[in-house]
Amino acid sequence: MSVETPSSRNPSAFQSHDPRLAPIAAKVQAGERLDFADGVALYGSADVLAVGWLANHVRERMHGDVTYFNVNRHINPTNVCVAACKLCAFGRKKGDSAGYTMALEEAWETAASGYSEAVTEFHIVGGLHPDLPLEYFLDLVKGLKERFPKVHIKAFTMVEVAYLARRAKLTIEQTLVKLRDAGVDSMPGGGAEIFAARVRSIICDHKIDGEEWLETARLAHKLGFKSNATMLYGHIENDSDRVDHLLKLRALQDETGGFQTFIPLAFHPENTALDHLPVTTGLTDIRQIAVSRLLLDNFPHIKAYWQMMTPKIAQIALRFGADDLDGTVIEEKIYHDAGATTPQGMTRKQLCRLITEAGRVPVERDTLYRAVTRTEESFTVAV
Ligand code: V47
Repeated sequence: MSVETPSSRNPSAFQSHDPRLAPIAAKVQAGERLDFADGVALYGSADVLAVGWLANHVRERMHGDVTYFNVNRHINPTNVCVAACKLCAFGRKKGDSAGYTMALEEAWETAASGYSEAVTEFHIVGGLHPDLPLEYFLDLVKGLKERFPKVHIKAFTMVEVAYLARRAKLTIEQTLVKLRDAGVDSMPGGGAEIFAARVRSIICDHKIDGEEWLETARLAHKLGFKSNATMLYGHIENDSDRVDHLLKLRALQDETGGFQTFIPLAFHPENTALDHLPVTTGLTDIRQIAVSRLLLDNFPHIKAYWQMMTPKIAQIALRFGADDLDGTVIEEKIYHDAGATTPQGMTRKQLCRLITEAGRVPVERDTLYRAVTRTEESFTVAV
């Protein structure tokens, strides 16, 4: 079902009671790039519906009604982590009774469970384990490729890559080449958090800094990897920090073109060292999607990650700038350890219902946004 929304398709129909939005709307409608001050104004505007209207206008200009989802499975091989980030409820110190590390066989079995929906992507992220060598991760990926040759492996954040390189005493490039040779196809967007040093030093002191994250992404893109990018919001950052983060990503994208999708991640405080902070509201989440779509004019896709936003808010986000919901996921640990109450996974049917009822057209994609055609337990990808 496709619902025509004439007001959103007609750029001249823009209206707002916030005079600061008028020049921004003119730029958006002319396809001109927004600047730092525009970003701050979009975050500060009380007229969230007008901000959303503009983002929806851009989203429909780029994708029409098409809304992407994929059939994926998350695998978190270990939660043991040398970092002790205040933002995180997932990581455990070595020796902690709640720590776990999957033996390779166990990781491969985890990959196979839930495979009945013919998964097209394994999404693999985990802790910075002090003892697991690079070879463990290379063998993990090789074993997955042997067992599931058609499945795309999106694995290891820039933070994990930088840590593995340091431990293996290799350069980032050498490490990336080894990961690529083992079978890593692309990289997820995590670990970016927020680049502003003042905030980053408080919420994730032990991670690589913003410049190193960007440099690792730059090197990955130069080697031909596609990757995503995230931003963690709703903690102690301010609007300028958010704009700064988005514009740094936009600048790198101008240079490399390697980013596919931007995923804003709302901070979940439960069980973290920042559990005194409130959870984000629906309006903050929706606005974040909209501002991301408007500032990241060179990012093809904006993802409303339903696991993090809840299916209900993610569905609304499809009319505020998002064109992707992510996937079936099957088993999620990072947000659920931090208090998320969303389901662990969704079926294709459930995702399609969310999309269709938002008046959009669901398109199952693979990780590289090629349409997937299915027959029962197998799939083919349009090339
Ligand atoms: O880097 C950790 C975030 C990220 C919390 O690329 C938290 O397609 C909220 O990157 N509250 C990992 N967020 C997940 C991730 C991701 C997820 C979905 C899709 C993709 C993709 C990437 O999760 C971490 C961090 O930013 N995170 N703890 C928390 N308490």
